[in-house]
Amino acid sequence: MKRVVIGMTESDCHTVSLYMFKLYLEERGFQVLNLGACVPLELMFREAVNFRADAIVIGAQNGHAVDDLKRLKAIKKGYRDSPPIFIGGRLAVGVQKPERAEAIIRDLGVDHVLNSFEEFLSIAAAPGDRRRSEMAPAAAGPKSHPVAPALVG
Ligand code: B12
Repeated sequence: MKRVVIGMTESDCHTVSLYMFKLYLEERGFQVLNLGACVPLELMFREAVNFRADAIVIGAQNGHAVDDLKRLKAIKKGYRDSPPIFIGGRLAVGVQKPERAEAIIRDLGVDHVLNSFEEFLSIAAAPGDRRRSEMAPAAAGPKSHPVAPALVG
């Protein structure tokens, strides 16, 4: 896993932690496309296709991730072999229990909820994920895209 698209949820204007995450990954050899604040999910997926991303990492700070991710499952369905979706940051508002938000967010289609930047590295280095990018079909070139849009009739 080497190419990563990152962006904040659609309602979220915070950018500092996302920028820090970008620098953190680049220092460790990742290629990162940072889409910045307030990124609609559709745009995130479209850019992941163009960038040939191995992962999409969503940042959340304002506490409204659950609302922002409501369409995630439906959007994922429009793509063949979506890359893993990660999320990190403050997932809930104030007194709400973060574990509760975490469970809902997983249910909405997020594959990994991150508690730290380091956690992303340990998942990215896992053999299953490495194999995944190597398994891209050879016919489409040296590195074909794992998130090709589905042929929906
Ligand atoms: C700066 C700031 C702003 C700036 C943002 C400017 C910018 N361009 O980024 C401005 C003034 C615009 C702003 C606006 C708002 N903010 Co604000 N903001 C902050 C503040 C002070 C700092 C956030 C920050 O950048 N921290 C620096 C990062 C590096 O540190 P961190 O947040 O601790 O992040 C760490 C971890 O959470 C984690 N992490 C964070 N993101 C990610 C992502 C990934 C992928 C991973 C792996 C880890 C990770 O790693 C980081 C490093 O350890 C915090 C309060 C605070 N002191 O933290 C509030 C805060 C985040 N804001 C808050 C709120 C509510 C808002 C507003 C909704 C306020 C309003 N009513 O208008 C709006 C947001 C509107 C919107 N559409 O999103 C709340 C969120 C509440 C919640 N989630 O429970 C906070 C916590 C303030 C508070 N205590 O109430 N904000």
